Amino acid sequence: MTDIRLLARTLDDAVRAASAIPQLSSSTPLTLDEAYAVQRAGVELRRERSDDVVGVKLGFTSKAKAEQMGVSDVIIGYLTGSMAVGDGGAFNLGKAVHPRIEPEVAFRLGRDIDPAAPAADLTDAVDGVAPAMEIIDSRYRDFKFSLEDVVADNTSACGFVIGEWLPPQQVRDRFDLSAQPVRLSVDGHDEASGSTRDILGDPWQALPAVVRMAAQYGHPLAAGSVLLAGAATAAIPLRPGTVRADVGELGSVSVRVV
Ligand code: OOG
Repeated sequence: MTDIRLLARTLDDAVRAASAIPQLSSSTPLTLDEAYAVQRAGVELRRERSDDVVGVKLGFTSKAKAEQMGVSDVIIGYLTGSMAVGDGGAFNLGKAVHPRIEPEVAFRLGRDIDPAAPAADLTDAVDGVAPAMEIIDSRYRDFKFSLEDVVADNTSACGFVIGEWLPPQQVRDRFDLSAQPVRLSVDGHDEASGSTRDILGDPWQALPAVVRMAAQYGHPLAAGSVLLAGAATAAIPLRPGTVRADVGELGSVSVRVV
């Protein structure tokens, strides 16, 4: 029988040592359900050291990302408190194996969503929309994995930075969230560009996607949670400097990589 907790421990040790491990799939074939069970067991290990869940993230919502990683399904993972970096704050490269960064859109829930019985209008549950960046860091060698590997590895979640929250009504009144240009730059040099349209055609589509995945795999969607909608461009390797994401009229967010 697959020892879910042992696999979770192996991945958790790799996170804490910031050192790469072989892909789990090279020795232990996992089903997708087992991979999500490993992810859950991993988040339990984090909770045991008071690193609590603060939200969820989607992965592979953009075609560029899915193509970059050779994977085709949307995936969901947990965000925990220790992953948060303040806007303009510092991220230490020593904390990660081979981190990459990608520009995103974040939503904040103003009330709980029951994934099993969601309200028809999910946008009602959102009380903030913000530009964001996600730092991803595969714990696997060469940043290579199968779908099951990356799910077990909490979808490569490592860090996230959120810019200023705007009220959703203000966003809706002022501009089209699905048509904002997205730029990722390092020390003022453009590194990647795209559009918010690259996130599932419209970042608001992340809400039903999150609810569907959360209902299937048991992720809680509590008031105050952050939802990262997924990358708008391919990810770029993180190196020292100031990384900034500009998400059109939604605003910008930055992190100092040291
Ligand atoms: C998996 C995480 C991908 C996204 O936004 O597509 C992701 C990875 O590429 O390591 O977070």
